[in-house]
Order: sequence, then structure tokens, then C-alpha cells
Amino acid sequence: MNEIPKSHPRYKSLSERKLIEDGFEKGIIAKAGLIAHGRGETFYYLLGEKTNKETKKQINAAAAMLLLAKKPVLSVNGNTTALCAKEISVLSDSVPAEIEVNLFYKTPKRIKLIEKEFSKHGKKILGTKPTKKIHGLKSKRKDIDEKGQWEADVVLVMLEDGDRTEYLKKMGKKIIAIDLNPLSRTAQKADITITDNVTQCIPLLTEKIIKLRKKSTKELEEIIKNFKNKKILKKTEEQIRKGKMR
Ligand code: PTJ
Repeated sequence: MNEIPKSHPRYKSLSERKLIEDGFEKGIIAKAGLIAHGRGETFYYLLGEKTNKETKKQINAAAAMLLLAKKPVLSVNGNTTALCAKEISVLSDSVPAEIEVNLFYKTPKRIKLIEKEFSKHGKKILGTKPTKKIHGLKSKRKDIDEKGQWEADVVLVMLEDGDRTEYLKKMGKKIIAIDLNPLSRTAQKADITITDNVTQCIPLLTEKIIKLRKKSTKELEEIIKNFKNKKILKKTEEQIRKGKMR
């Protein structure tokens, strides 16, 4: 990362690319994770590479939902580990919430590497020996930890493909998604979707949680009641289509 000067106009995206490349070389990131990052970069560019007004509302609602949760779980995969394991660890302390690894391209080696990354930040993660299953889900994401997603009432999923959100919702859980694509299945199915770069919104979510901690349960419930996920996603899509963000 040192070889990219901070003054470079594309410092943020180039340094993230480096984290992704290094994560792939170490074996943390799956091959498809490289493609997923490219998808994300495109949407990030179209969204103006900044946290806009609508996104701030999404972060506010997500913070309220995490604070109200009885058993919140932050679900991590290869990309999110390589990009921001430290920031996710800080978020987990601020809520507080468990961290659980959940992989689409699951191998024992990747699980171990991800466990090791989080241990560098003092975190013991769940999901390394899952004993429960998400009913109906076909992919390897179905394996979940009894003390994690199984018992959770709120699950934060990030950079997610496929249909886990839908199945977790069928199990009665509330889902917060972080996905730069407002049209993805996960974004559309989640209760709250944050259409922002994971590296940018995780620290903002932590800050928001610290601020909202002083609020009463009633005030937090009010934030969620007034939040309309589909409406904000529609607006975000329109802004992208009209090229309004850049
Ligand atoms: O680590 P694994 O085995 O669990 O595999 C994970 C990947 C990422 C390979 C898998 O979940 C996948 O293929 O995901 P998709 O279908 O590419 O979806 C990822 C979504 O995250 C896309 O909608 C991207 O636009 C979005 N995205 C990519 N990078 C970021 C992002 N959203 C937020 N922040 C990012 N940095």
C-alpha cells in the first residue's frame, strides 16, 4: 500500500485494489471476489465516490436497528475481511455484536485465514464450526453458527450474492445489507440497505451507533418506522441513471 502516494487522485480506489490483490494472493478472497470488487467499483464511481444524503439516512436507520437488536450478528466474507477487518472489529465492539464468517466459496483454508485476520484485531469469530442450517438455502452459505446467525434477530450482510437474505428473512430475521448496487437481489430484499462502499460506511456506522446510544428505545423505533428502504433505493437508482452523483 505504501507505493501509492496519498496525493494520487485515485488513492482510495487504488489502495483498495491493492488490499483486494493481496487478499487474493493470501487466499482470503475467492476468484469471484475479484469480479465482485470490479462490480462494486463501477457503482461506487457512479455514486460519486461519496456518502450522499440518502446513504446517511440508510446508515442512521441501520445504527438504530443494530442498537435495538437483542442478538445482532455481522456476517463477513473474503472481500470484507481483506478490505476492512479492523473497521468491522471496531463496529462489533461498538454495538456490541458477534462476527460470523459465512462463505459462498467455502474451504477450510479460507475459513482459517479469515479467522486469523480477525484474531489480529482481538476478535474471536463465529462460523468456523457451524452446526445449524438456513432452511431451504442450497449454497454453502447455508451453514451457520448456533450462537450466531441461528439465534440472531438482526444480521448485517455485506457484498452478498444470491438468496441468503431472502431465506434469513423467512426465518424471521431482520436484514441490513451493505451493497453498492441498489438493484441487487440482496439490496432489494433487505430491510435496510446501505448503498455505499463498505470501507466508507462501516466507520460511519460505528460513529452513528455511538451518537444514537443516548436515544431512547422509542426514539430508535421511530427512526426505523420512518425509514422507507424501497423508496430510497428507487431514488438512488434514479440518481445513478440521471448521472446526478458525479
Ligand atoms: O468470500 P465468498 O466466498 O463468500 O464470496 C463472496 C463474493 C463477493 C465472491 C460473492 O458474494 C459474490 O460473487 O458477490 P456478487 O454477486 O459479486 O455481489 C457482490 C455485491 O457487492 C455487488 O452488488 C457489488 O456491487 C457489491 N460490492 C462490491 N464491492 C463493494 C460492494 N458493496 C459495498 N462495498 C464494496 N466495496
